[in-house]
Amino acid sequence: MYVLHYSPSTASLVIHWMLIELDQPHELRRVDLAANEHKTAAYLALNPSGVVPTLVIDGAPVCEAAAIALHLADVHAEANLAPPVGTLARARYYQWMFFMANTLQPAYRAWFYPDEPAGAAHAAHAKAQARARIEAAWQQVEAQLAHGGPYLLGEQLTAVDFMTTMLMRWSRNMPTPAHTHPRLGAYAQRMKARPAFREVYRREGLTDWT
Ligand SMILES: N[C@@H](CCC(=O)N[C@@H](CS)C(=O)NCC(=O)O)C(=O)O
Repeated sequence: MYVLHYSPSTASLVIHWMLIELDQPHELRRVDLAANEHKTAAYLALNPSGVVPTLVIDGAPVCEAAAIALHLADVHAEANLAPPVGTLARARYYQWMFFMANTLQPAYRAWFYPDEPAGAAHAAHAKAQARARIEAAWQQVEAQLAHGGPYLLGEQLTAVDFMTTMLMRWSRNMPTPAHTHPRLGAYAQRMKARPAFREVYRREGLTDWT
């Protein structure tokens, strides 16, 4: 049984979306970030970083959105959201998931929490740097889509596409949103047309970037 600790419109969206896509029964526990519920002792016992998401799997908590997404794709292999282990396609799958988690996510973190890199006094500078890193990263993803598509790794829809779409969404109010790149724009439309995307939006009460 899955229990997802989530907050609407955050990094938990990719997991919530995948659970719906995979048709997996799950219980939702909303974490009120504004009330600092993610910093309580009870939540920190599940997720020592004090962030969402946490997916509790048969009583055991697992953290880090990208790791959870990779795991769900492996466990529910019938959905074919992960290339076979040991193949070149699998290497590229790891490559892009790590790119999302190691390059884009930290840059977004600096954009949304600009005090963190070097304190409040340097927030504007941190934000400008984060913006440049995010925009450069999306240019790389746009170039990757030029190699084929319709998905990031080509013909196969994978867990990386769910992660990528969520991260594209995070740029929607930035000066240059990711979807303004032509291939990324078409890709986002393709992913947003999936019934599970509409359903996760409905369940989280989201209305923007439709
Ligand atoms: N690396 C973590 C990052 C998660 C993360 O930064 N979550 C944000 C929401 S998008 C959060 O919980 N923020 C609350 C806080 O840091 O106080 C993951 O991928 O799970």
